[in-house]
Amino acid sequence: MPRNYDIAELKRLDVAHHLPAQQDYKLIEDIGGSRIVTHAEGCYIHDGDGNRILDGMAGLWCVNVGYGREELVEVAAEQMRELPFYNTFFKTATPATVLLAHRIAGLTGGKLQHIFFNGSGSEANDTVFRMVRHYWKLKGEPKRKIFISRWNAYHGSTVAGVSLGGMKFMHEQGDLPIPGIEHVRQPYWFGEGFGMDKREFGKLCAAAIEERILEVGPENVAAFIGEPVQGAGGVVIPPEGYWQEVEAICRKYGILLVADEVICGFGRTGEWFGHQTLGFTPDLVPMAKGLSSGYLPISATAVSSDIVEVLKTGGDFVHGFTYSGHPVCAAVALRNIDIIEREGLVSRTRDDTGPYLAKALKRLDDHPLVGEARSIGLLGAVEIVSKKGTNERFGGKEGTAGPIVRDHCIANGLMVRGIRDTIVMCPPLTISHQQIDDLVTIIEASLDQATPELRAIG
Ligand code: PXG
Repeated sequence: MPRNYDIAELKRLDVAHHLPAQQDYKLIEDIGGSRIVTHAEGCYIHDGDGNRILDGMAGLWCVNVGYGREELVEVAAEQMRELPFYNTFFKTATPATVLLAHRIAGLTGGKLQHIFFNGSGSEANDTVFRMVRHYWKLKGEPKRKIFISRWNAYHGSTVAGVSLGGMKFMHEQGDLPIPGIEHVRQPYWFGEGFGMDKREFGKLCAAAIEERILEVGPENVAAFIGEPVQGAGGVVIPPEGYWQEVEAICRKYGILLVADEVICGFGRTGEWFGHQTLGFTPDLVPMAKGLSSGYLPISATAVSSDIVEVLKTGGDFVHGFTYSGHPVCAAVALRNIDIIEREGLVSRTRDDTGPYLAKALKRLDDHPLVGEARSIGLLGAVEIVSKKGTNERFGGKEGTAGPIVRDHCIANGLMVRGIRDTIVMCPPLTISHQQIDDLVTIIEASLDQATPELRAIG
């Protein structure tokens, strides 16, 4: 059971001292502090105001095995007693670190046999950034520095992460992106290809990558990076064939292909990794979140043997973090993978709960405010429109309806994110049919409740 917290005091201290992530500090002050989440079990979180909320976001796209896993607590305690920390810098490693690398390599398969550990998804992408440029230099092609990414991609919040990402509002803070990063259009059919044949639109988006490569010169391009399915961008599921085209373009010009699996990894899309679901083969795979189901911070960057062979010719790769391969995080990640395997959460997502969510979301197709409801595995999105049959938005601009409907959802006991006008969901992979029904029912009721307010906006 939770401890008996003084919630009012915690909220006061939150305003006085705590700067929360990606937040408007004035707003937090105005609302009297953050919602204090005190405890959780299974697919539910509880807050200090006594609300029990179905966690449609698995924390922050990460608690794949759900909350309250005693064995993860035990394995962390056991590892802390035996060895709470040791580093991987000085020709040293710990058992859990090495075993986790072996375990991940088994899941990524093929040539992705080498694992570099970091603490967060952002760091996993920073590792990609430095490693890829270093690789090309060692290979004798030092001009290959440019990364091609997509607008509205999310690759993290560090300098390289924000720069690789395609969030303009993030670039505006900190004078980013850093040089050498090119952004091209995203394969967001509902937002940007509406009315077009989906496959044709996908081809157009892939062609934009080739056009940019030719514009900047293939000899200057190091890598293309993309999330198999964009998460923070609004669960953008690319049209069929898109990734095959992208892969062919990368191969044609000898460009490395990076699949950012920070959200898609560890069963989310119905295979261990999103690139397996979508059918392409990357050269580097940053991953985080579901790797430990968020129980402890750890990320990994899987690297192909071809790249590692080149790195071996360069002496030290002078990159790494104090907590690279942290033994406690690694032990928890190992046990988390055990749980995912033992409970068949990947195939369950592919064959059972994923299709069940897709079917449940279909119910929303007839709702007057819903432009599209889409999902892949246990990643889903509902597009809110002002005029049925179009992709027009309330208030004539993006971002009016999303926050309103999201707030209704939360008040109705469902945690989801409202990204612009898209309600997105990413529940724990342990979610039941009943809970999926609850999730969709709450979204439906929240859309109904928001309707008068939104119609008034027009
Ligand atoms: N890549 C992807 C694809 C992500 O989704 C990161 C990298 C960075 O991971 P870290 O661990 O450094 O946060 C992410 C993280 C949102 C939201 O608004 C999404 C993320 C993080 C914070 C907020 O949906 N994804």
